[in-house]
Amino acid sequence: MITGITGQDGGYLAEQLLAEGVDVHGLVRGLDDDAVRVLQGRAPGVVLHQGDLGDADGLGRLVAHVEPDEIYNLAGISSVAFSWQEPVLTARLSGVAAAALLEAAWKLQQDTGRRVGCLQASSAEIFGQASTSPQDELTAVRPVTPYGAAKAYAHHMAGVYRGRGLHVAACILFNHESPRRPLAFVTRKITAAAARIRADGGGVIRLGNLDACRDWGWAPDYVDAMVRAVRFEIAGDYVVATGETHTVAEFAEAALRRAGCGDQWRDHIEVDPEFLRPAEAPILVGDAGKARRELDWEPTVRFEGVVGRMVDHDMEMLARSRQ
Ligand code: GDR
Repeated sequence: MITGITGQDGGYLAEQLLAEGVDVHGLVRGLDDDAVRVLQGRAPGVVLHQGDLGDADGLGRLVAHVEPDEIYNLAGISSVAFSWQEPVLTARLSGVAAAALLEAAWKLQQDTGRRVGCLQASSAEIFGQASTSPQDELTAVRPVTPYGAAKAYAHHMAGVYRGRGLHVAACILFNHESPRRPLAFVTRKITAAAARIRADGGGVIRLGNLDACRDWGWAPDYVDAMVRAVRFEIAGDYVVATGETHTVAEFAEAALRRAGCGDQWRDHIEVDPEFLRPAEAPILVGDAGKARRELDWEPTVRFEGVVGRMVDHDMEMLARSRQ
């Protein structure tokens, strides 16, 4: 059972599990939705259930009805920028809903006597102003954003239920991208704009903080880490990251160069205060040594590959749409 199944990671996860022959159930807000139709095209065979993440009793009834062997909690507000506009909603959907799901999983395990494996999609944002780099599973949890604080609560609850005997793995996911990333995130915003600039022969990308350092990986790799973590004999926390960090400006440079802008890439970037945030982590970079050792996990695509795949996809998509 996957919550957040219509998101970037949910779709890749559903596809991976279906390919293994697993029955996949997903929670969606409504069935009459474009994201649902896209998912059903990519992952035919998923069984969808309509429900509200904010309804703890409803979540409990759904888990009892589906009786999943594995629960992946990927749902919630995923945009850190948006969490500043809706801090309470973020707390409810990215924080409290995780507790409701863990409680439901624990009850199911009690009632059936079967192990219910859980995966909490934790986030590097829980580290906020990290005192050390790279960050690992022992780095202090010190969020600086509403999103990070909500995810920190959910992360702690994963530990609480692990202590209670539930098999809860938490993957502390650093930024992970793909051509399926919505435009609200900086990578896709940049790659889609780079494709347009190339096609139109000009234009600018208006961005916020160009100096923030992020550890950008390839989303399908991170989904694979989640499956490995939930199935590993011991439930634990795992940093999932590439170990390489780059500034937002470096991402923009790589994308614009890939699109063919050469040394003129700087002319296509402008700073717009509209996209600055009240506070944020200055540098995130993860040490995934534990995942490598225990889960035999390795990122297969690194920075240049992520940028290249996204830009190439966006240039092809734009060319097709203009044919
Ligand atoms: P992030 O992703 O907040 O790290 O959260 P995002 O792509 O939104 O921002 C990355 C960095 O880019 C800077 N930035 C901008 N960001 C956006 N969205 N738009 C801009 O115009 C812009 N200009 C600069 C941001 O300030 C930030 O430093 C992602 C999400 O996937 C979370 O769900 C996940 O938990 C974390 O990564 C790890």
